[in-house]
Amino acid sequence: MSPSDAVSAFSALYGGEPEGVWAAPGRVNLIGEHTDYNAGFVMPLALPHMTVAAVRRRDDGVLRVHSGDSPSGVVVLSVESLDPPPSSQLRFAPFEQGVPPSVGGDRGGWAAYPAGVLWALRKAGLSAGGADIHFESDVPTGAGLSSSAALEVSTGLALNDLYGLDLSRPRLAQLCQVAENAFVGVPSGIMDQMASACCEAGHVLYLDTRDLTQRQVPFDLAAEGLTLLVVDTRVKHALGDGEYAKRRAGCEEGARLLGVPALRDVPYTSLDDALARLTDPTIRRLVRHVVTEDHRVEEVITLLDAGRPRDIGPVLVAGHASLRDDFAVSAPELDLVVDTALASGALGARMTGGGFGGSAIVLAEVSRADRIQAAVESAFATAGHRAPRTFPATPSAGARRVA
Ligand code: GAF
Repeated sequence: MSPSDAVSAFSALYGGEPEGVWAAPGRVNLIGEHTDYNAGFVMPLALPHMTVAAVRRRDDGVLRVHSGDSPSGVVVLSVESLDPPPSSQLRFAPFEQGVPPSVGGDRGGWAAYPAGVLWALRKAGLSAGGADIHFESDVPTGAGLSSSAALEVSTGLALNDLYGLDLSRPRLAQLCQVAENAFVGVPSGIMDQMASACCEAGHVLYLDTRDLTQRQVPFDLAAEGLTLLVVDTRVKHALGDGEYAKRRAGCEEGARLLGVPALRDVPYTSLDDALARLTDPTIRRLVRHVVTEDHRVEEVITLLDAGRPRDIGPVLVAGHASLRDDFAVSAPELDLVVDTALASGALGARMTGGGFGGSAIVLAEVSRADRIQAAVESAFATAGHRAPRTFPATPSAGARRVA
């Protein structure tokens, strides 16, 4: 992603120059899945893949957005009349397909993300106004790698800098989450926006999603002869089809039945007692996943702090089993990546992100990575699946101004 390409495209489209160019990355999550909307712990890292936004302010109350990825042309919106649809009409629309009523018609659902960010800033009482924005992105969409958060955070950071809003990174991430929840209608947690806004190169972000306290944890796998591969199954992941919302509602019901503010408040050591108090088998499984997953994050942070990255492998594998069997968000293609990678000598593997398709991660010795990748590709071909896309998850920088 080159800022100068975004500048050239901006000039060709709108005329003149942008005032600046901002970038925000996609992410993978090392461990801590479906814990963020339970006030729990997560450990994402930013990818080198990013969305770049070339932006110029406007003073006539108009927002124009255009994406190099979208055939829908320039979307023109009135800043004053940006309004989320009534909650009864929120469609929980996936990034690729959704056209929330407020953005409407055939203007392309992706525009709801930047429009929603401007709406959320203004709703918070901040004096952000119109803009011309051109986006370029190499974050794979529908791959569970947070292309939506990259779009939101690049927009939010640009408006923050241009309109002098002085938002902290966590506050910016929260407002981007507001945009996604209340404007676009996807009931996601805070992990993806925090990862895109706050990650640092060479580190994973150890984040408490309750109070957004965070620690940057050095994550130099190459120095240990290790690599973390991302395998994009190219099975479209969509949070918007209601299954994610169902899991979230089930977790909230579990917390209510157990009399705690959130499932994060169920201690791992009293999990059996808590489970014994739940009669609904689905809720019991959701609770078990969340409580054990928070515990796995603790195990991983302890191992990384002790300089034992190889030993996180079995914890990743246990996390996958829990997402597959208890939380029921895996997919046959994700299970095939994990099983094949482990059978070919990977140290650990699991699905990453929301699930229902998307990507898996594989922890491996560098010396075995090619063999594992070839085995996964061959297993996919044999099963008749589309060829997966594999690349290393180099821990990269979070959102920033690039020009
Ligand atoms: C998606 C959501 F957007 C995140 O908030 C998180 O819940 C994740 O799924 C699962 O851990 O990426």
